[in-house]
Amino acid sequence: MKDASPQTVYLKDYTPFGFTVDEVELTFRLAPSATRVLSKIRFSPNPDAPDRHFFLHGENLKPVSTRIDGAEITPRHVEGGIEMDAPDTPFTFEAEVEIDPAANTALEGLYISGGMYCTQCEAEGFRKITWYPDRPDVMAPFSVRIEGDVPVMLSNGNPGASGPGFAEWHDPWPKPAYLFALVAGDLRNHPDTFTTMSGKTVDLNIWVRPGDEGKCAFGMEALKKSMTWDEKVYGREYDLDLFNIVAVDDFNMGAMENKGLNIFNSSCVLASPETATDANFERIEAIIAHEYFHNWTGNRITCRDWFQLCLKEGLTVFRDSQFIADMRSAPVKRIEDVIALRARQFREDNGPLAHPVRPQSFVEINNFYTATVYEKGAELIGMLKTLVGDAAYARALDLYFTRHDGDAATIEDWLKVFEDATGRDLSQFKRWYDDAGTPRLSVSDDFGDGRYTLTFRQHTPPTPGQSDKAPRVIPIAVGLLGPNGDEVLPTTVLEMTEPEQSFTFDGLTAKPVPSILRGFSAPVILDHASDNATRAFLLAHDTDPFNRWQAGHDLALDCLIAMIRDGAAPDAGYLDALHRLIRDDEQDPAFRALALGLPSQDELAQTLHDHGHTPDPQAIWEALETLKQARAQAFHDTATRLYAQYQVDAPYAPDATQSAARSLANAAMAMLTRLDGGTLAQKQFDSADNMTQQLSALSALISAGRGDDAVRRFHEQWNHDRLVIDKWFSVQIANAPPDKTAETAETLTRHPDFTIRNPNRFRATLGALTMNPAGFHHASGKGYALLADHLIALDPLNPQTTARMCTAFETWRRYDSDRQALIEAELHRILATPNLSGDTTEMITRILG
Ligand code: 0A1
Ligand code: ZN
Repeated sequence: MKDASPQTVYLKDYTPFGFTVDEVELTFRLAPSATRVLSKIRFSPNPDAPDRHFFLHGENLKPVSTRIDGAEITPRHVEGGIEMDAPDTPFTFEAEVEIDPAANTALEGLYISGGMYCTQCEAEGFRKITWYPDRPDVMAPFSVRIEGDVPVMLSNGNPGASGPGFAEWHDPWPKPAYLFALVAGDLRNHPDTFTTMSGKTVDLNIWVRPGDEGKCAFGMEALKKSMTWDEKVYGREYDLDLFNIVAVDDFNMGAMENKGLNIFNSSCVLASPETATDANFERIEAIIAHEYFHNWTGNRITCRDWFQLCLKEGLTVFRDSQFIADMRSAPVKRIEDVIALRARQFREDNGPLAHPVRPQSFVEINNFYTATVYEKGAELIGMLKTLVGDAAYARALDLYFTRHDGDAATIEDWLKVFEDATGRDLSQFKRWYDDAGTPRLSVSDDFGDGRYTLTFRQHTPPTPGQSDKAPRVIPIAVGLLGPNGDEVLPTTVLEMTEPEQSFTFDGLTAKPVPSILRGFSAPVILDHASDNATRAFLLAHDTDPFNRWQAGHDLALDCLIAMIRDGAAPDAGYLDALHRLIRDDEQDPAFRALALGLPSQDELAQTLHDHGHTPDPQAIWEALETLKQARAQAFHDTATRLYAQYQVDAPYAPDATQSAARSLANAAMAMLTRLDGGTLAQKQFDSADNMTQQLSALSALISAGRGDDAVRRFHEQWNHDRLVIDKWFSVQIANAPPDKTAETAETLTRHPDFTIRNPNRFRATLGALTMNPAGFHHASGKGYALLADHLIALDPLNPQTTARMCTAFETWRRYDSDRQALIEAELHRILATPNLSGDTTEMITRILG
């Protein structure tokens, strides 16, 4: 039985398990509705544990038999598993259970996706496969035998014997159960090999459903590049004879780093130029790298308990960002990462779901795979690297890998290697792991007698359960520019440790213009009163690409806030500065495309809220429309030229250079569509030979209200391709006007291709609704009701995806009382649903506060 009333688990209550596992042998007799799992597990008493309580997790298991040292026993069935008396010498536990993969719609444990058996065991899915101490600090080598009438049967590690109807696998590396995986089905592979730095040959495969073989080449190249990069940059070599990746269509998350057998949501690995956009290709490259990098940061060194999740996730996200920065453009990657961090993590950190990077307690661990653990976790690694320097970072990582290889480690272990490698005291830095909330950093300055002083104040607002926050150590990278635009102080890292702190710079001939928080050196909200002229100056002259982009972003933000709040017209200074930048062909096209981006509706809502105003989603949308129209008019000639100039003639390649050209040309096309009613976009749609061009034209046409024909043709062209049809769903909802968004989404939920059983399709539809803020928050409340209806329908099938999507409501207290009342009613309606899952109950309860 699953827990009737899920309990809160506390970090402070951690104790080691009473037994170690020396060896695990599993046999699977596959059958869709009645798979038999036979386990044989060697346990020994754990001398480091305080007691010998022999409890094994288990959920939804039909017991067949249980034995200790060959003798049949009857375990006591308790909440969440079984317990029994165990010998105080080494013993063998054997069990046989029956499970029902065909009925497993939650996609945790062993389930069936498109006729293929597959597993998802992180975080606590293994307990749905058999009785086991399903906790990350219990590590063991696994041997697996799979029996079934299935062409391909895979598990972790290296292959053993196989023949008609069976396959054996052995994974020599001790691992926790969450890294176990099994896949079986009619699969085709895209094979390759890789020679490691010590000369070992590793077989590589990407396994897909028949028909998808043509979409594997890019993922395979990304894998080989990741393997090379991890050897070069971190000295990490792969450690098995085989590395398998499998694409599955039904998957709750992006992908999973199971040892030697990574399982991917097909949307995160399959790509061809015709079916995937430039953004899809970049994401796939990052996720392949992420899962591969987990082999060392996650698998060889794992987490002692789930509170330490950021130990593997923060570090691995940091590593995949470094990889993409090296493969593509470092400044572009940094800007993209910060946009995503602010959109997802700042939003989380400033609402009812705020939690520390390392939480102190949780109810359902699945609810903590968050932007805070992942993306803020990665920012903490970046700050550490900035504080100690590149050479010391490399020393600390070497020490981490040698000292903790084979361990289930903690954040204390992680910080200790930095302390030991550098001699620094990191106790203040540790607050970043323990305290939730985004620090506000305000700045004032002073100049006299050649001396320039910057004074910073830091303050972190209260978050749920944490009212007072002590000051943190904040690395603030600054540079100073002279009045003529020359840099008079190159990037220097100031280390702020006090609530208020001043830093002085001598020997200046004139008051400089500061460039503060270069490269976004800390995840804080910088409050720096500045004028448009200074921002335009930084946009033109700053040597730090991130802060140049930030200056343009701040100009746009101020302009939009004035339009929304005061009914101001679009600011001429902003339009001028942006125009100067985009028509300058000396400037990197990728940077110009990024500079043409605008603050999101959500960022505008949060900014208004932070300044004491109640955001009106409709007014925000209208201001953005007005500004986009004004830009289109002001930049018409430039947009026409850029569109022509940045067409790519070479054969399609999803590389940084081509994708930058396409994104600039497509930004120009979006502007021109506002003036020509869609003629150019229609032409592009008709002639597109890749998905980036086709989808951007389709979005532009839908936004212009001219998309009906293209929408119909797109569906006809792609109805055989599940991943492209996901795009077809979301593009219509994302580009619908606010008063039509809920209606569009609702109509699509009645389309024969819609299903709530596939998480990708659910996200493409209901997720797209929540990501169109003016539509979702339309005063009618229809968006809220539609989402709530579908969350209620999905919860009994798939609690994990339901709970994640509840975050759409996390910003509800920002809005006016009518909208708050509408949302609150929907939250209570969801909460009142009989048998609501623990996952969703926890999320709704926290959101209600
Ligand atoms: N560890 C994976 C993410 C992941 C987490 C949970 C899952 O199911 C509950 C699935 C995947 C990663 O970081 O890529
Ligand atoms: Zn990860």
